[in-house]
Amino acid sequence: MRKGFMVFIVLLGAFLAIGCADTADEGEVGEEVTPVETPVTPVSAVTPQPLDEGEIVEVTIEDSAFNPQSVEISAGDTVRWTNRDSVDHSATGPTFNSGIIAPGQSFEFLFTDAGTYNYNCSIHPSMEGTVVVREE
Ligand SMILES: [Cu+2]
Repeated sequence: MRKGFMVFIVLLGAFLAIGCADTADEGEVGEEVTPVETPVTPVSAVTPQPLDEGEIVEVTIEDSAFNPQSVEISAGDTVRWTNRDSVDHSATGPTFNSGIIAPGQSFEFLFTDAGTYNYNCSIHPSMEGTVVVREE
């Protein structure tokens, strides 16, 4: 009877020791789970979208003049020239050339680089305009 009780105590002690050992193992497993936070990084790879947010800035050609004569935009914006005159015009600059813009027609150009772009009409060189592109 007494000997059986001692065996019980020993077994109980062994059981508790195993229990503690299991707890320690769970702790280690928990540490292994932490690196799962890293897969968050691929989400930031969706960033290259700013070009879609560019605005379209209107320039009207009328009475043989660009109106407004000077526009200030951000890199990634588009300028759209629309000819409201009854004669052909163009918007010809250092990095863009509309060719002939017939009456009622328009021409668009997307400016990606900051800088000051002076342009004129290739048919009427005295018609001058400026596009100032700021860094985005
Ligand atoms: Cu012109």
